[in-house]
Amino acid sequence: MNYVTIQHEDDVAVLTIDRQEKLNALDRQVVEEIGQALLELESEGPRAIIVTGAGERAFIAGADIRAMSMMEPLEAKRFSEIGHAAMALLDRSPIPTIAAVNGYALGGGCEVALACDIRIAAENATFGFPEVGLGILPGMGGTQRLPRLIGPALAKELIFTGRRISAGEAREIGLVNRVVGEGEALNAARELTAEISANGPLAVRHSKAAANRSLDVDLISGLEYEADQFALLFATEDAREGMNAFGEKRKPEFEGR
Ligand code: CO8
Repeated sequence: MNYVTIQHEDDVAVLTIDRQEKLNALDRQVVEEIGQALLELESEGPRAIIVTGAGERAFIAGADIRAMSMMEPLEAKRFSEIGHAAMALLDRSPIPTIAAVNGYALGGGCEVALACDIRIAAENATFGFPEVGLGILPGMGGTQRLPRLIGPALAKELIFTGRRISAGEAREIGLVNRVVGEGEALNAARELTAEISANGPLAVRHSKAAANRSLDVDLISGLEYEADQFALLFATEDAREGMNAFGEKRKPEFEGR
């Protein structure tokens, strides 16, 4: 892979998009490499995945505009679909995913962050959907995930205006979970993954699946799914260990079984 690196830090993987001379802009190769890296990580099974951009200027400054300017409609559709498939590997991955946003997160960059479970932004991060200003639209899940996350009215305002917003504003509208100092997003994400990793890995995975289900189905069906996932965990050694450790007043040691 030329533009994506994976660094393993204990049981956490850091996926870095590294095309700094173009502010980490996404052309087809970069998107395919993200997908390939996520597929590899899914089989390796780290406890969490952090997604970030190389350098301090940009998380990802969007899809590569020059490459898109030469696309015919069918190529554009394929590009969008490849993007959707890569984002589904983040969104639907059983592993928790955290975006450490360290600069511009525009268009497709914002869409990568949206496909993660949790977003942490450095105070110099800038968010926005400039697509309509280019005569196109957010085609990597933005029109679908943004309204689900921040509600349709604010999502439409951001998409229709293309206005850029600061990390602080993004926090206010629930686009990011928290804002940290410049240069601190990756460390803050690491701290969060340490908190997550202390818990039962199967419990975290099934919680993610259940929370994701809430976005797709009605409440009754979602609750049925939750009850099934709850029951499934009672067949694991981790659940025995977690509940026994409470009784024995000690820290649990989870094996992910
Ligand atoms: N595409 C291609 N090249 C880019 C992009 C981009 N999105 N962003 C930056 N670059 C390049 C610049 O062209 C420049 O290259 P060069 O030195 O060869 O001219 C280099 O990166 C550095 O950028 P700037 O000189 O422009 O840096 P500035 O600090 O002056 O400006 C900005 C930074 C504000 C981020 C500016 O670069 C900018 O506005 N970039 C474009 C942002 C944008 O509009 N993003 C949305 C793109 S559309 C999109 O994302 C659609 C997604 C849906 C489809 C996805 C399907 C998979």
